[in-house]
Amino acid sequence: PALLVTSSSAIPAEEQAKLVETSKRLAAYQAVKDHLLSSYTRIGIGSGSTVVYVVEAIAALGPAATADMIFYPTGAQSEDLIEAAGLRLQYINKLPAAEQLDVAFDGADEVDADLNLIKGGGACLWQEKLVATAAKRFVCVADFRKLSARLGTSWKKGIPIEVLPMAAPRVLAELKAMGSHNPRIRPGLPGKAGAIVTDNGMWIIDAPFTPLLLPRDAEEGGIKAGNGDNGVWQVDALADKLIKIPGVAEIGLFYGNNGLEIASGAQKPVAAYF
Ligand code: ABF
Repeated sequence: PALLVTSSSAIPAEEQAKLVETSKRLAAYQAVKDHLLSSYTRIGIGSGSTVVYVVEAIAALGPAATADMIFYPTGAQSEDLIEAAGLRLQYINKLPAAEQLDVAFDGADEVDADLNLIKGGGACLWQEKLVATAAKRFVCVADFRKLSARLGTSWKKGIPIEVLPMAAPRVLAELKAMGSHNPRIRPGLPGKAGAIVTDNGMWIIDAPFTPLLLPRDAEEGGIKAGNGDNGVWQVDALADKLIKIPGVAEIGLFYGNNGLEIASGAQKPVAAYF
């Protein structure tokens, strides 16, 4: 089997860190080159450290190129990024409901071969999904470490799930019943007691599952349908079950080639750059 080498003790750690940053920057500049058309006027900007290079690449186009563009953030960090780059900022609730963003760029914690994503390591997943599903095209930008054959192999912290605090105990019990290994409420930032509180006043539960099967795996090699038997799930079956648990506001699983699920049911191409 192909071996995805994402780190090697043979190379000093600080040199590996430079490789990762270069990988992020290369991916970001290529993604902007390929997917930010000069005719676009509405662009979603995600969260995290990789999307910093996306904004850098956009700003590098110069003020004339971005004069007619409005940028929609996915949280406080994203908002600061847009403003610091001198780009025009607007909030997704101001986008007329009948309209869509031309494109949205965002990072991910892990990406599988079908471009399904785990997102939410930065606790901004709700607004990230709101912006992503408001876009005609969602472009994921991530460094080489994020690509996995199965979600859950490199990102071991679990699927981030945004929950109503009052529902947390029952959501934890349901996740355990579904086969999650030691789901837990994400603690606050260092020095802060209690659970982390998201921009939407919710908590985050991180729920590890056995590395998730691609939707098409069920037909290959006789693997069971991945509907939770012995805790083994396909990505889409798990997403459909998680979102229905009472008290769950949003989940950090984004569909890839299945297209992002939106009210209109439109399939949305997802491109990923590593
Ligand atoms: C956001 O930023 C989150 O969905 C994801 O957890 C995180 C990725 O951060 P980085 O690009 O720094 O790895 O996209």
